[in-house]
Amino acid sequence: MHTQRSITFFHSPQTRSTSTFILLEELGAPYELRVLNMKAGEQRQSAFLAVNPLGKVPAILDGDTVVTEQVAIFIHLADRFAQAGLAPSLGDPLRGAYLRWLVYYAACYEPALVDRFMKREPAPPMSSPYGDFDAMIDVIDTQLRRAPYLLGDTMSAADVLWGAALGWGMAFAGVPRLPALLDYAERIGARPAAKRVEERDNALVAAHEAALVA
Ligand SMILES: N[C@@H](CCC(=O)N[C@@H](CS)C(=O)NCC(=O)O)C(=O)O
Repeated sequence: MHTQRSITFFHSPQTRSTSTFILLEELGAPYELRVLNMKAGEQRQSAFLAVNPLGKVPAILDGDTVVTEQVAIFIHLADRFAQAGLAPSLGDPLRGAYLRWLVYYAACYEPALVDRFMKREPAPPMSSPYGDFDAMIDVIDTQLRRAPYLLGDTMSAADVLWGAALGWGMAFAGVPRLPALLDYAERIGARPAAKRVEERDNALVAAHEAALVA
């Protein structure tokens, strides 16, 4: 029944929506791509604000339902296209860990990275949502030193999110280049879906820059 509804995906190249783009490709999901040129400010124009009043990507429409927030989109799409095997089902003993790692990304990693990127003094560890930066990274590093994927030997949608997030964090936001993290980001980033999206994003960025000059 689900599969009758179509997915519309709002994307801007080389942003947080790139992970959702990779996930859609990993899932083999059918979707209609709507690209926003952020260099031209399209994400803050009324047409898109009607979808996401924050003017932020990623956003998807599943039929008429709007879903924003990377983690909500990941949970929704991986369950919706469950045949791809990237989401432990309800009742699977790995489901709790799967949700933990997805939510850890938004609740701990993102706020920690933004503080670090902005060179902001973090809140004291007892008030900060992530404790302290090193402890927050150590949790992920410890997990990835134990096994190839966050859930052990099985890859899940959580790895699609984290592979891209750690790659970006190590390149641009001061995440330490620890061997297990480097290996993981490289392995996830070398998958065909990630490579396809990288090429498409590069072409979109070039087209957006050309449109500004024209
Ligand atoms: N909390 C949102 C954040 C999304 C977000 O920050 N997206 C940025 C792109 S990296 C954006 O769309 N920025 C455009 C703007 O705010 O004008 C999520 O996790 O999905």
